[in-house]
Amino acid sequence: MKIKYSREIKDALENGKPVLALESTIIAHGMPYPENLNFALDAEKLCRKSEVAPATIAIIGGIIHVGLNHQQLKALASEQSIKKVSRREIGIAISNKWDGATTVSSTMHIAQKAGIFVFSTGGIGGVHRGYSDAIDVSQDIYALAEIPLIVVSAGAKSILDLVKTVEMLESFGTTVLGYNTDEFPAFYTRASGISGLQSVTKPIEIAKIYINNYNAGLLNATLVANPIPKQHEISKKKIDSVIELACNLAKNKKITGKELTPFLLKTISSETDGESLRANLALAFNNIKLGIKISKAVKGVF
Ligand code: PSU
Ligand code: MN
Repeated sequence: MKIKYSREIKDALENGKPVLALESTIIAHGMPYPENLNFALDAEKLCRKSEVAPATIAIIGGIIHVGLNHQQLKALASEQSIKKVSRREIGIAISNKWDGATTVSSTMHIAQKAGIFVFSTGGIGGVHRGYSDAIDVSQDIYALAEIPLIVVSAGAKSILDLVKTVEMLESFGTTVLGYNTDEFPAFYTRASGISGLQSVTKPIEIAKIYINNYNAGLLNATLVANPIPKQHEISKKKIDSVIELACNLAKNKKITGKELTPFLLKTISSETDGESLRANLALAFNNIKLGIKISKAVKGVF
């Protein structure tokens, strides 16, 4: 697989320094401009301050890039033509020389090929509501079953059916760890009512479980569920009604397939006057902070 590495990432990988993978769909299709650009730049700054190399992943002109410069981040954040590229579209994106943002599933695939072990995102995709009428399960679920990477997320949004999402993670054999919790977090809120996760309290524990899985010949991901910090939570009642509205709007407008998640994210953000965006930013930074610690811990136990 041909990958263009930035000098910073190439140097870090060659010298065994910690690297943290970051996705680009959250930038291109998950947040509005210019907040998305500021987020991408601040996320990278946060990593560098802790001596971890930030590997933001995207496809530019059909070439897979690991590590982006300022101009490339700006284009991802601001240009309308950026495609959303999941794992099944990597070959199409390369053939057609697309400029594309990578989702959790494609970012995982590329990160693993690049020799990166840890990836921080916001929320994962999963089983959409109304599964019994129309099957919509994110490729993220399958990637988490098949790609050995540590993925840090704040759970998943209740634009999804969280009970079914958690069940499917179990069926496919993804290791799920709760960071200081035994409850699967619901992105904007810490609680979801779905408990029973293995709780961990230290990054080193996560690194060891991941490596023990790997040494046991298991190729599934280790998904770390990291709840949003308390002070940034949105009240469940408020967010539930906005999510309900967004899901109904999508249904009425017949929005399906890969357009659905970006549509729901945009509607929720505009309906909450940016409150959901602030929560999204807070939890994404929180996941990057934990990802930084885990990427250092992994280096220590290898
Ligand atoms: N959930 C979020 N924010 C996001 C996404 C999901 O709360 O930005 C993005 C991620 O890139 C994820 C993708 O991999 O949406 C899932 O899309 P789909 O539901 O079409 O599989
Ligand atoms: Mn889908």
